[in-house]
Amino acid sequence: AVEVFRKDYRAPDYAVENVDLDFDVRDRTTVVSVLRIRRNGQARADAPLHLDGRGFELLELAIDGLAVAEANVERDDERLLIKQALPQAFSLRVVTRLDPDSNHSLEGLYRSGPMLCTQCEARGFSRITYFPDRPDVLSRFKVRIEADAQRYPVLLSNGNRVEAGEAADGRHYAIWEDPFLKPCYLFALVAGDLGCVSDTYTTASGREVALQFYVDKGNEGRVPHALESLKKAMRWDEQVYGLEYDLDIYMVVAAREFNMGAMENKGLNLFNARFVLASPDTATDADYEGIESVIAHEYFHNWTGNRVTCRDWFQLSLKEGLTVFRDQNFSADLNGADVQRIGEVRQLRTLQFAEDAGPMAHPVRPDSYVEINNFYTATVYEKGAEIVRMLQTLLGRETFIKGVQHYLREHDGSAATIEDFLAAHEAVSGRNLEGFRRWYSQAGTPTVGIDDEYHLLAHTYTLHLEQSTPATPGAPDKKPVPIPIRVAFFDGEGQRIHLPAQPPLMPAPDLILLEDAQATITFEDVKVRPTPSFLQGFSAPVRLQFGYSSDQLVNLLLHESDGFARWEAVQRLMLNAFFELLSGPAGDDTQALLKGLQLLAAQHFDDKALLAELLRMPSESYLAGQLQPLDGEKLAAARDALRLRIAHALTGPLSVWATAAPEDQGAINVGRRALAGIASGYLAATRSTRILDLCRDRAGSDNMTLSYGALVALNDIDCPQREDAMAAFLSRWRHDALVLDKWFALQAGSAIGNGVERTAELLGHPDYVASPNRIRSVLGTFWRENLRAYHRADGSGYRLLAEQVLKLDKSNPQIASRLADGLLGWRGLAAPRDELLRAVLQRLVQQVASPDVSEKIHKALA
Ligand code: DPP
Ligand code: ZN
Repeated sequence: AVEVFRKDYRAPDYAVENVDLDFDVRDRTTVVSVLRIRRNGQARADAPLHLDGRGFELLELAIDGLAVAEANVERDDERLLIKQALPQAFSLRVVTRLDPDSNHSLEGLYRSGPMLCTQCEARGFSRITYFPDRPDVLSRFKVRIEADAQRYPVLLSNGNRVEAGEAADGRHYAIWEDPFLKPCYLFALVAGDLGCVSDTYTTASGREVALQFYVDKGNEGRVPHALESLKKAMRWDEQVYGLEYDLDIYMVVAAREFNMGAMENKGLNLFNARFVLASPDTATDADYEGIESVIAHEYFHNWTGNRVTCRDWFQLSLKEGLTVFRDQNFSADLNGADVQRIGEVRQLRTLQFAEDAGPMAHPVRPDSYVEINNFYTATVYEKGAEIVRMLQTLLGRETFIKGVQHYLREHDGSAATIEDFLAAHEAVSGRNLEGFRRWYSQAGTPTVGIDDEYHLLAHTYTLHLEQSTPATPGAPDKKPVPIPIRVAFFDGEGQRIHLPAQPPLMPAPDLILLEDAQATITFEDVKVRPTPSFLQGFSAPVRLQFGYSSDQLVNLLLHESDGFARWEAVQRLMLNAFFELLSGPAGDDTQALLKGLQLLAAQHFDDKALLAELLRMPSESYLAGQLQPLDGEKLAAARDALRLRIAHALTGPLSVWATAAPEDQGAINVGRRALAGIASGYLAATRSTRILDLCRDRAGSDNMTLSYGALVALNDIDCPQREDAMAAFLSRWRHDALVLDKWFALQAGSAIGNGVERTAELLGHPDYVASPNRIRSVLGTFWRENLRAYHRADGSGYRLLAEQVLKLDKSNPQIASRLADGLLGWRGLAAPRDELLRAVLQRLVQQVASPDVSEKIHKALA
């Protein structure tokens, strides 16, 4: 595989105006593709035709009805070049034969349970036929599908169904036409035996849209939540961005086997079933929220991604960062901004900050890649969304939305760049975003350091700010970026102190804009020493260093009105206590945390979901990013000690919260259940029989949030209640793949016993199947959230993961590559683990075949 560079981009020589596809589905599937091609204006008359293609059998290749002579063809594993003289416009006919049943990469056309389906982003279309597989080639698609009527009653593709009928030998067919121009990565096809749930939606301008959800038969009852979420998303996009849906039908198909979360194919979304199916007994409140957000995300792509797509894959964040930002806003509007924001920041810090600090660090708009599938990352998605959020902060919401609308108008029906997006915002706002562009071009997480000085006699208060960004692989020198820091000040009693704006450094009383490497702000006439609250709402994706005292943190925890800032204060208290317990007995920092939590517990809280977040301990994977060098066993032990301390200090209120666990769905109960789950987790650590019994009983609840919460609480405690509850859960849910995934994740994440051996046994469990969701449940949980086992000092955890990566490397490189993330950070590990993991990598690099895994391991060893 070769490295591709952004600077080498060239517009395509040939446009594909029309794509006519005919799928003849039998044991094998034969695809006849007829393309109407035209040479682009700027291309030379002798420009060869570049086609991508792999993994199929080629039966025919003809231009204007004449077979292309071998002598005029140059080909390798992934490409074919036609070098004969070509007219200005011509037709290309390609006939290929596919074997979807043996395609385990889950890219191109493959089988998932009772259906054949496609996944084409980023380059899956060229597993179906020869085609210029690049997003700046936009075409009109017409698709005919013919298959056995019994086995494949449902035949779907993009756009509108224009014809359907019987065919010979018990077969039938359907013809679909998509009136919109689209790149081939948005093509989709489904042939299957599926249940359907339908509804309608009337757009703001009064058009009726048919909504259809296709799921495994028997799962129809689990569709309503996804369907309601879709209607909410459609309404929200009309109300907030003025964007309406544009086809007469919108379809969502749920697949058992799917590498990603979901895929925004025009008019025909394909989803990982876990982001469609939900009922109170099988899905947790968190699953419900995940479905709402992914349904919205894919729907929002219809404008930001489909109507306007990306010129090349370096621009991926153009659609993904913007669309994540839009789905985040949607969820915040629906469910409350504070808890939503806390979840986003937790995710960003755990996944993206780690990526930015590791061997795969890359800018949000990368400069090069070997395998584009490796760049569907937290950086492109989540940091990309943070950049869009900062843009909104700088321009103001109203101007920002106008900028998005302007960008969509200017580029509708075409393939655009991040530069186009920024230019649209410059045009509507009159602002110069020159410095802001560096957020897209520079990898690494900036650090902002702040010192303050208060002069008692002069009544002045001064802030010294500085920023720096650490070197990342291949990019040692970093420039300052514009960092919006939302800020508030409080007195010692938690009353707000209002300090005036000081443009340009402080354009508003609640906003500092740090554009240079250093800056100083002095406030006059400040009567008492302020407690500053920096980075409210996490206004920029940076690490903020400020020497908060414990009193200041407790002050912010109790009195800040910004939910994120309260959470940030308690996170800092928890981290301080964690580090104290890591190196010795509890002392001042632990006391300060416990005191703060006790005061918090005494406060009145309407927002139970926020209270639950404030009480939640940082995850193992988050803590791992804080600890260099990393000793996973020590980390897990210190975290356990912290949990037990909190449990003892708060037993009274925790017991009250643990028992208040309503089963009714309603929004208000979501917070109560979250709180009950957190509280039982703490209390179980005390091993009180009462709480262990309660958890065992609750694990049998008909409400999955309560049931799963109880199992999580029991999961690290070696006791008969855990054994009973786990066994009962397994036998109750053995036949439900999505719920069974939860059981497997619990086993792989448990602190008890020998976690490496247990995880290896899980892979041979009679109920184990190697679906992407199951693999993630077991191996993803193992390496990310069971640090005690994964980082065992004998290296057995690393060897287990590497074996599985190697095995999947051959069948499903995308999933293998995701798992390989667990193997990359050897440099940050405490001895002897660093050398053990490096040795594992050195062996693995000789053995892997896929560019996906190989790119990552080479970068890790470089
Ligand atoms: N389907 C993935 C997403 O929506 C990739 N486009 O983010
Ligand atoms: Zn997306």
